[in-house]
Amino acid sequence: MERLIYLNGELVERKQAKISVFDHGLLYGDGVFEGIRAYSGNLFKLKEHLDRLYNSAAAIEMEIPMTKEEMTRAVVDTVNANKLRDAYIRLVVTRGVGDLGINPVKCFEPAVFIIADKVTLYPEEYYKNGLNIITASTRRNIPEALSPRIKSLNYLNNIMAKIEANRMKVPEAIMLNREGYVAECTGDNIFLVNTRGEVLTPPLYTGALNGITRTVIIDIIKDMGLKIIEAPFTLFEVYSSAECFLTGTAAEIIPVVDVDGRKIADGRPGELTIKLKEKFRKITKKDGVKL
Ligand code: PXG
Repeated sequence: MERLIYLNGELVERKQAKISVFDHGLLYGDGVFEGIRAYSGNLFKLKEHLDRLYNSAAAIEMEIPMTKEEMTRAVVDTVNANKLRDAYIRLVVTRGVGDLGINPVKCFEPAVFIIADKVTLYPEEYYKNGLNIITASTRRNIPEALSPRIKSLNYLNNIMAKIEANRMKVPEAIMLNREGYVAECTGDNIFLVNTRGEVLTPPLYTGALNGITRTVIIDIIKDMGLKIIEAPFTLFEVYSSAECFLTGTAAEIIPVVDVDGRKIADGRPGELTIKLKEKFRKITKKDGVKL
C-alpha cells in the first residue's frame, strides 16, 4: 500500500507529498520536529511530544497554525490511514515558504507534515551485547548561541558527531559541551550507574535534549527507590562507571559496553540496564493516546 502523508491538512500519497524549494525549513533549517512511536495502537507519550514540539516552536518564535487537539487528531488520522498499529512517526513544522532571504517575516504560513512508517528496529545484538561508542571531538552547540533544547531542523551539530562515529565504525558518539562535561549522544540521552549503585544523567543545562524516554526512565528509577543524580560529569565518570546506557524513542534503552576503546566494567550489559528496559517495555502500551 502506498503511504499516505499528512501535508497541511490533507492526506496525500507519498508521491504528492512535496515541499517547495523556497521553504525555509529546507533553505535554512528553520523549523522543528518530533520523532514519536506507536506501540500496539498506543501513541506513546504523545502529549509530552506535542508539548516539546510547541515549546521548540515557541523558542524559535514560530506559531504552529493548529491547536494541540488538532495536532493530536492529525497524528491519529495519519497513523490510522496507513493501517499501522506499531509505527515511527515523524512530525515536522517548518517556517514555510518565503523568499531567498533569511527573514522569516516573509514566511506567512508554517508547513506541517506527518509521516507514519514502520519502525526500523535496531539490530538485536545491540541490545544483547551492548554498543561500542566513541567520544566525538565535535562539541555540543552552546546554549548562548542556540539552545540545544530546541528540537530544530538544524541537526548539523549532531550530524558532524555522527560522521565521526561512522568513521570509527560505531553506531553512536558522546558529545561533550564546551566545558568538557558529557551532554548526550547524537540522537540519544546518556545514563551511568556508578559503583555505589547511584544513577547519573547530565542535567539539561549541560546541553542535553529534554528526552521523553529520559524522563520516563528517571521516573522508573525513582519508583524503584534508587537514587538519580542529575549533575554534570566528565569522561572520567563514564570510563569508571559500573553501567552505561542510552535512551531515545528509536533505541528505547540500549546498553553501552565500550567507550573510546575502554571497556565499561566487565564489558557486558549491566543488570540495572536490562531491568529498566523490561520495565520500560511494559509501559509503552499504556501511557499515551489510543489510535
Ligand atoms: N538527544 C537528541 C539530540 C535527540 O535527537 C534524543 C536525545 C532522545 O529523545 P527522545 O525524546 O526520543 O527520548 C533525541 C531524539 C535518529 C534520530 O534517526 C534520533 C532522534 C531524533 C531524530 C532522529 O537517530 N532522537
